[in-house]
Amino acid sequence: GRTGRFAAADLGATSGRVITGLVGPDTLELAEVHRFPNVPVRLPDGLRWDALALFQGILDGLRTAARPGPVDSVGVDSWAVDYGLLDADGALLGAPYHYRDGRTDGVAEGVWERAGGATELYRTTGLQHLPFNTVFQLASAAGSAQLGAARTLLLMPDLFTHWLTGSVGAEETNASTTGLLDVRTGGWAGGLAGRLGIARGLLPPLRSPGDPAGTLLPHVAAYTGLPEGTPVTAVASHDTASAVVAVPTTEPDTAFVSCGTWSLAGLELPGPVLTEEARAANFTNERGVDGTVRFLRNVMGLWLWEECRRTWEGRGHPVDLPSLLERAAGERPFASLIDPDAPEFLAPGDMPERIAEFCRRTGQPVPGGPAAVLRCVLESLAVAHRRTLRRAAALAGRDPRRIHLVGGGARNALLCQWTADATGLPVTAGPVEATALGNVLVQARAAGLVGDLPAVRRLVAATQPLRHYAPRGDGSAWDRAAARLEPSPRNC
Ligand code: LRH
Repeated sequence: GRTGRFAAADLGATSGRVITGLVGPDTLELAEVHRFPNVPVRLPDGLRWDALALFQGILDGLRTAARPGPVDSVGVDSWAVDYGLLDADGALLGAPYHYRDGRTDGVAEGVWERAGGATELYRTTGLQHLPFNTVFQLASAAGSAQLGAARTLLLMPDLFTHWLTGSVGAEETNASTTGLLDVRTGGWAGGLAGRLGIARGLLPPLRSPGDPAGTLLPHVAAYTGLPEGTPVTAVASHDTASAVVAVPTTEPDTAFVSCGTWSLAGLELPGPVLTEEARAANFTNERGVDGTVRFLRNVMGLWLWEECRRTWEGRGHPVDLPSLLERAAGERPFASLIDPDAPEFLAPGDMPERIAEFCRRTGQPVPGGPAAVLRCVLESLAVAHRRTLRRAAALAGRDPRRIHLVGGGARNALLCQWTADATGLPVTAGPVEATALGNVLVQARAAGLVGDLPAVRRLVAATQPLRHYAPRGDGSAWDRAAARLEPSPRNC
């Protein structure tokens, strides 16, 4: 069988990487060729992404990828919702905002009013309410000179694809996180955009995962050493959608947790669930590949821990995760639990103090030291995984018998084991690199090297290291823990 080599640019909230993937009938091998930091910058008017530094990181990564030889194609994925705006000349209008910037505070009400209510908005888009959905970011910019001058909105992966190729498009898995895509037709919700005063021309033509997205511009080819004419392929450019492609499920009704900065917990379904119950529980229907729906909820994930670590390290206290994990395993069980969905955890800042404040407010002991904080965060995430997955199953009328935990969190044995214990379901952990694998596999499929989604997942299951965690105990301790956390009606 034929083998292909593909380059995936995968941008996360704290770093970006270029990874190459070798794909053949029985082969799926990744190599990380370049990693670069993603450091948001606070300007007087808000928190921004350094889009130019990220693009330079992609270029340098592609240059390293080109050393052993050409690649069959390139694909870009990143976090959702954020975008750059281009003016009539195609120039970027300012650095893109970070979704954790506070400028969208309080804008939702106005959008709901113009859209005919939150229920109507959900019926149209099927999207969970997160204060930073693109639609709310645009509403917060209404009347600004920048938005007035904007002619094209490009989501982050589409922006980088544009800079690589000159082509303009909106990849649909990521477009489904904007709050402007019609969940039933899969097209832009033109009527809704109109009611919100969003110029129709701002939203580019849609592309599906696997569609061609142009070829490298001559100066990009020259810099990277990749041949002119190297194709760029639209992948499932929403990182979570790419991660779900690489969930090595072989059974129907599997639940997943894509666990990194966020824990995206839910089910893959053949169609959306648009009931009032699903809306009230704030579940989302985001697009996957091949017409699938990612029915899930955002759980504030390892961000809680990453932000603690950033706070401590900023004060000159280095954090050694492996030794803290060992100590966390020995801390007192269920000493303090937080609700990861509490809105005060969303913005960057002094996370240890916010966790302490949550514990004081709820009459629990304040975790004393990093190992206790880590235990608190991981147990709280396991409880949140349990309540979110059980809710997803009930809302969708499914009965999952297994959980696939993919992404960086799959490295965390405590989190995997506690998720199994809390849910009473076996957890298959891995692949850690689900997003990069999904990116590469969609390119390989477009090149005709792998078959349909089940075949893609069989290849992942056959080639990637996975760990299995059986649930321990009768779950009663977790029942009591879960009862201590009031179910929050909506995230953030
Ligand atoms: C995860 C993710 C998630 C979105 C958030 C903005 O990286 O893409 O699916 O909700 O970032």
